[in-house]
Amino acid sequence: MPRGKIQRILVTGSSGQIGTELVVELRERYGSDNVIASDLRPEQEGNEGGPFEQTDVRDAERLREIIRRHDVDTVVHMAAILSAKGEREPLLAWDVNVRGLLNTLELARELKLTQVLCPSSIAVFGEGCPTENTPQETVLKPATMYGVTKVAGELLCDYYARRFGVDARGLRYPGIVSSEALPGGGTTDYAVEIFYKAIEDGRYTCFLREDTRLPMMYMPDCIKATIQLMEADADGLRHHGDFNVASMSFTPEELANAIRRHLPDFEITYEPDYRQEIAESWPSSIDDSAAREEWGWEPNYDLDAMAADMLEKLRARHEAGALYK
Ligand code: NAD
Ligand code: AKB
Repeated sequence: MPRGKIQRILVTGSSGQIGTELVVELRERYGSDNVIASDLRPEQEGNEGGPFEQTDVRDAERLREIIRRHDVDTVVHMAAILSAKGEREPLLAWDVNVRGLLNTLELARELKLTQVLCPSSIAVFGEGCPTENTPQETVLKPATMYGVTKVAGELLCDYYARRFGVDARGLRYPGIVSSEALPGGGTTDYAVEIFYKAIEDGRYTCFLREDTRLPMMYMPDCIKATIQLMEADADGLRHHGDFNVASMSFTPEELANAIRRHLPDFEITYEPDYRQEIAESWPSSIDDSAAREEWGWEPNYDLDAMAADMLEKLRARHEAGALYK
């Protein structure tokens, strides 16, 4: 059993791209009844394998009530508004991302929770930082409201750790590619959509330019990194809410070529929109040596392994008439 002091976990934003798969894996490891899923959206079909609470993370009273009633000791805080949606609704992004995390950290302090894990993002980077192999410690001047909220989130995690001894942890995920739940309003979403369209139509119109290189990660590695950091010995951690994690970087053209190795007739065209500017403010690759040194991070998937697995899974669903779940 991998558990240490973690016994009962609340996952906020559990119906999202990452939460959907994380809840399944956490229930495997910790037991179905010990992982409470929660989201603003009502419970989704297929996610009924354990307790679910519909809630808004901006509502601290409701969060307190859920944490107490379920005897939760650890919160994995996935509820957020991502970059593209956040540029359309910046005040909503600030409110959900910062107030939601602050509520969670305050409850962790008040109720003496074991741990809070809140993901950060490569969106914390912006003007003035090196764009290749971006270091762990560098200038953080994001160009988006989403990035501003993620920098604030990292600082809040560090503050609650230093000031109140809350065990607050987080990783700067790159763009996540996955086969189970669709992404929810980010700039890296193209790297998921492209696979669905390749299977469905044999062609895709990409909203980023062909040479836009971004750091990316396949969902099995994202889940592995998240759980590895949750379960890492606190004594070995010098960082808290801001670990760079990397596995691969690619451009839309390189991703299209990886898909063509399986579907030679696949066609891609480019119509960059407002998300191009967001992507251009982010690094093309990041240095994750702190995560490797402090908690043994190592990814399993590269571009070709990810493309093969995505296409196999989506093709099987398409043939069964259930590409979109
Ligand atoms: P997502 O958009 O797919 O899911 C977020 C979930 O939060 C949604 O189900 C949504 O309904 C829920 N939510 C929104 N507002 C809420 C509120 N007020 N109260 C409760 N729930 C609310 O996002 P995701 O991709 O699963 O991301 C999870 C975390 O990982 C976020 O913190 C995100 O910033 C971070 N992250 C994701 C990626 C990625 O590529 N997916 C990359 C970097 C960081
Ligand atoms: C987004 O594109 O907003 C996310 C992220 C990199 O944080 N996928």
